[in-house]
Amino acid sequence: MPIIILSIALTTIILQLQDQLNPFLLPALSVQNPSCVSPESFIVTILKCIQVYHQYQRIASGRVKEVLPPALDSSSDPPAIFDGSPKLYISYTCPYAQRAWITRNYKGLQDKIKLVPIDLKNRPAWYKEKVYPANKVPSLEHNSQVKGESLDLIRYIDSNFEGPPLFPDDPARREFAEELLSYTDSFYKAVISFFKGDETSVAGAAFDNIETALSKFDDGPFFLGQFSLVDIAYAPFIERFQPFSMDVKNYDITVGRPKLVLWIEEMNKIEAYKETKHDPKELVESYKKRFLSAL
Ligand SMILES: N[C@@H](CCC(=O)N[C@@H](CS)C(=O)NCC(=O)O)C(=O)O
Repeated sequence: MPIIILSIALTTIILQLQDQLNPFLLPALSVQNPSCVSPESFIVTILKCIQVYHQYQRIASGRVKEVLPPALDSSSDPPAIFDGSPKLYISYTCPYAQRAWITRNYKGLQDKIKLVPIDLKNRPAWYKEKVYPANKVPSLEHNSQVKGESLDLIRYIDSNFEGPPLFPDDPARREFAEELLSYTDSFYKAVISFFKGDETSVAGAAFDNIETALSKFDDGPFFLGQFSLVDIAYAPFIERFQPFSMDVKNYDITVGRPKLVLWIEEMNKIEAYKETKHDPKELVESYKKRFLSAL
């Protein structure tokens, strides 16, 4: 009896999705009329069809959008730590973690490196005790070791996993990449000091440096021409700085900076980055709490 009900329910769904499913349904059933088959084999066949359809979708769209797991908090059990499967511990709101997350996505490692999001406000004790004593995100569990520090991690993921390379071979570009990666901290400090009340000129000079850097290689809109770890290092911060500057400081970071405008536009076309982006309103609110209350 339940099998018949299930069969009717599935038939209804199938009829509604008929147009999309027909190319898969009919050959798989090998009959023109689904009512000729037994309910059991009908269900098995339908499930097979749905699976085939999903595979088709996966191929057609490059990859089905990843379903993000919920963040683990103090009441959550740990994942299977050191079970041999690489894990990237992140927080969905942390820009440093976002760097490692974008790198993992861009290299197509969604099935190789499992995301383990942590609720930083209500952190599980096992994270510090068993995973990463520094108790920060991001961290990466790989080959029975846990590594941290976002700029080190993005290089590590790039060098130790498959996928498109994100660091150039060309010596001039490598040297410039090193320079820009070292500049991330000073850039951050200059902009944050402006948010905390310093002159606009401090941040203005920092954004001018970004504009100049984006002008160095003209074979693409990114820092090194082509997309690289340098773009990944800056993107999570510019994603936060732009709406906060606009909303709270009434300062548009893109005015008079056409390279930066183009860079933001091109970054927003990269799926690996888009999947990690946060609602700008929430980012502004969280920055308001951090920087305006400190005044
Ligand atoms: N330098 C570190 C900074 C990481 C960091 O500060 N992460 C923050 C979240 S955005 C964190 O885990 N904070 C927790 C804490 O400091 O206790 C990196 O680049 O990975």
